[in-house]
Amino acid sequence: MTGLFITLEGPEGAGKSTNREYLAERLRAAGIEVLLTREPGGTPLAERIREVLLTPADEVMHPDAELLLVFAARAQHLAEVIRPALARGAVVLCDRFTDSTYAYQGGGRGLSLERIATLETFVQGDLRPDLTLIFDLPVEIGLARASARGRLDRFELEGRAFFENVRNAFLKRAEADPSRYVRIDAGQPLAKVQQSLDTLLPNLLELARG
Ligand code: T5A
Repeated sequence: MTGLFITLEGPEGAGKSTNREYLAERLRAAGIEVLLTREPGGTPLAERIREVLLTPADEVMHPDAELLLVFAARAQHLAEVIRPALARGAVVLCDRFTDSTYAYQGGGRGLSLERIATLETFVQGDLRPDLTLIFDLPVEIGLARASARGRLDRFELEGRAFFENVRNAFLKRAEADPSRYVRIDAGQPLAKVQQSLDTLLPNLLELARG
């Protein structure tokens, strides 16, 4: 039995965590096993790598070190959590995955997309999400939401140009493969965003039931 792998992507403060919970509740109410997880993180070791990635520090992290840490956390997460859940037929709802690597390390840091693709295949084999929801919103709205929560993490300290590049990278990926990506207008009030998710639900349930 093979489950369904759904990823939620988008820039800071787009509402991925909030709506991940909302979608999980809807799917569970329909009797579907849902595993909620996130990247970087999702296992004790991967959460320790997350701490390293997100905590501001005096020593500047080299972009290649950042890229390798992201994939190291992903390798652990896939082996310990994602692959076993998919093997037992669960729906995996993952807050960020490799599209974030293309957007932040590729779009934001300017690292080679070919190098990211090589690591993607090395770590994931042929596993790719079945569906990716891109929560898209203007950079200033997302950053305002993120900063309203208090202390900023190492990525959130980046400048506006970095986040414009991140947003554009997500949109470019979504445009290139409309069969896998759905763009959600996340700049709307939450009730409207959740109405958009409700319209996707019948299709998700059908996919989840195979
Ligand atoms: N990263 C990650 C990489 O660089 N490479 C990678 O490969 C991966 C996997 C992870 C960081 O790591 C980087 C990217 C990230 O910078 P994170 O905390 O997981 O960090 O990600 P963030 O995007 O920083 O998480 P946020 O919590 O900021 O964003 P969310 O989850 O999109 O937003 P959420 O749901 O927490 O909402 C933020 C606030 O907005 C409100 C919520 O109530 C909350 O207060 N909100 C709304 N308000 C008004 N209207 C709406 N529609 C709203 N939706 C949510």
